[in-house]
Amino acid sequence: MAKAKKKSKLKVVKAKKAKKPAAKKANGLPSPSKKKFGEAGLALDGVRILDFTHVQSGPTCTQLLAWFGADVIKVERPGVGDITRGQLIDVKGADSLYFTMLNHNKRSITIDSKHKKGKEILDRLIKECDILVENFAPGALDRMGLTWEHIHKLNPRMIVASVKGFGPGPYEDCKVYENVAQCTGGSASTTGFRDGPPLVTGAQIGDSGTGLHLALGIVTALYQRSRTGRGQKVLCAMQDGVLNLARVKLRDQQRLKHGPLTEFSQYGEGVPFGDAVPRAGNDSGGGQPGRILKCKGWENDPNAYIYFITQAPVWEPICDVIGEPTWKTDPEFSTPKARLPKLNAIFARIEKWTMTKTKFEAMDILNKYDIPCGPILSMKELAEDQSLRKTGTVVEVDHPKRGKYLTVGNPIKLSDSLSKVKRSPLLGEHTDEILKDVLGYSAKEIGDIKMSGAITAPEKKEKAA
Ligand code: CAO
Repeated sequence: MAKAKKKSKLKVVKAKKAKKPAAKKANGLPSPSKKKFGEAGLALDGVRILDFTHVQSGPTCTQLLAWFGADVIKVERPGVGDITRGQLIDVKGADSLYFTMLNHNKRSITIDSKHKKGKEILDRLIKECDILVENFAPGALDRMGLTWEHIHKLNPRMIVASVKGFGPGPYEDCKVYENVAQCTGGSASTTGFRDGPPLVTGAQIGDSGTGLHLALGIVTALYQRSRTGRGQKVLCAMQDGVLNLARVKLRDQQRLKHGPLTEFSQYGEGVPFGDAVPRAGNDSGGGQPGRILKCKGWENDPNAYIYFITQAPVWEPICDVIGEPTWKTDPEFSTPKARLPKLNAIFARIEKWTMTKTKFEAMDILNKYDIPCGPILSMKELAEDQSLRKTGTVVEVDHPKRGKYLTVGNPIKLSDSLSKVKRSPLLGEHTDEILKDVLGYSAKEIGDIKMSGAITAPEKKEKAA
């Protein structure tokens, strides 16, 4: 009996020993790199992207993927390029900041996608790339002949990622820009003040927000491809992206059925709620009431304000800081529930205090007590912020035609894939290089392609010929 017990124990030990390394091997992972973090290449090294994006939503996505190491080949129309190259021009003869700030770390090739030879080049590129990203108007890619069926047949591993204004439904054929998406995705109807019109936000949640969503869809599809071996379609509709970012408002829409939204100022003001979520001004959208309050100098500085949150756990220090210590125990103020109908009066009192401090002085004082708050920072202040420069969130880039300019670097920091921001490409800057190195065309063939007009602007065809 004792012997048998010993035997089974041995068996268990053996099984345990054998299982661990086997499970690791099953994941197909190599052994952990011995290189220092940040020296083992970039996360998306070896991934090649055929980038058919333009304006903002698509370029945001491919710029992120380029920062993570993908080789992004931006296809542009000969002589014209991405329309933003020439929009909101500040330096004559140079690509606009609109373009440069959305197209870092990419290569540019000009191809007329409707030209016979251009189509042939694109087909070869499809075979050499892992991902095609586009944000043309609905149907435009198909009209170029680049249908999913065509692409999938040429390269079954290719992931085809698209931004469109709307998903399938009554508006699927519509063209969409940023503010249209903000309006149709529920952001505008819930932004602004109750007595004013709907407002669009400064943050580009329709374009850049959807580009971010698309980037996640792409890397997820890449991960799945490593198991299935095949590509798939990835679609992000701007309306869906905005609604996803405005999901707390859909939450509130459903709460309305059960009574007024007590954290909204209008509750305390006795203004009845309608049947849709109203605009809430600067009221906090979460469970902790907050407001934008004036600070010292507000009369002359449009950004001398601070966002102040009356977080319940720090209510007592708030009372001490603003000079209302009796509010700590007064049942009219001591509980979050009791405070909700009086938010206007409470914030008016807090503002009396914030107006005696600059936004930075207030921030310093409040932070000592862990009171959540944030100064309203202007773009000038952000551009000059040295800590953002240090982290690479704000970067100075040199450009051959426009000189030095500031941009927002990669906001997503990976400890083993360190992004370096490289200037955006000039129109067609890498055409020859891509034809030769990626597609293997000979010098003679490249000369013939130039003569064909497939990669040259119409007015330059004669010269090239
Ligand atoms: N060679 C030849 N033709 C090219 C080309 C190339 N390299 N690149 C683009 N084109 C053509 C397209 O094929 C299309 O031609 P057809 O209409 O004849 O098929 C034409 O250029 C215009 O493309 P488009 O319709 O996408 O561009 P637009 O300026 O008219 O519309 C936009 C712009 C943004 C409204 C539209 O692309 C769109 O709705 N995109 C989806 C949503 C989106 O991403 N919006 C965000 C934009 S950022 O605010």
